Amino acid sequence: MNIDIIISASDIKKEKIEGKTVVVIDVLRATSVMVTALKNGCEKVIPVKEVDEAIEIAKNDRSRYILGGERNALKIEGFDYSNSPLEYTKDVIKGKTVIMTTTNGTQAIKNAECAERIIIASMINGQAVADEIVKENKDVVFINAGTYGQFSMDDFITSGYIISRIKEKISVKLTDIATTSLYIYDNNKDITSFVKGATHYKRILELGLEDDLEYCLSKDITDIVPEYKNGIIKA
Ligand code: 3SL
Ligand code: MG
Repeated sequence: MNIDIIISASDIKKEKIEGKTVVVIDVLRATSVMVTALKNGCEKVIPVKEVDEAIEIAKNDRSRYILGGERNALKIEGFDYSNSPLEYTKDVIKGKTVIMTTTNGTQAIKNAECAERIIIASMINGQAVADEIVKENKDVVFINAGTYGQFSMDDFITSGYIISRIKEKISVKLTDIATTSLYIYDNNKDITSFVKGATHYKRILELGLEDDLEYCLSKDITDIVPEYKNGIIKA
């Protein structure tokens, strides 16, 4: 199995992912929110690029739709929740549809639409995603959402973690960048100490959201493997 990594939502090239399986990661925090919402019983997540688009869909039925996401890491005006996974609890999410727009994570998913299969991953479902990739046994491209079009350490080490779990079970051929992500994970088992250096970690910390950071960087809280298909993410 060949494994490659794309380092940001802005670096996605059609020829690299067309017809392939991709694993989209925005560990801080969009894909952690999606996995959490689905784990807690939300029916589906609809990722959209623009705030207006999200509001337009929600207007159809405000009792069924929840508006979630962020701009500049903050809750968007008129939205129900921000992009903190800890807000998406069972009591508020069960049976609902979350319409989500975020700066990097939802953009990465939408930019990857030409892939054959789009899996949503985070640290909290890393092992389950690895197991799914092993089961499928096809070439895979990890898409790191990155931050504002730039490489992001947090998404990179999460890729390394999932690759390490895949490699335990199957023989893999890694590109140089995939090898580097594995090296980073293997040499930084205390993930938080490594991710502390990331620009976006500092931004979330500055907002007083330490609990979000701790939660998003926790391994294997759930075994759900959400997939994006026809505009919708389901577990
Ligand atoms: O960029 C994104 O998609 C978000 O995950 C960023 S934030 O962590 O919610 O600020
Ligand atoms: Mg991020």
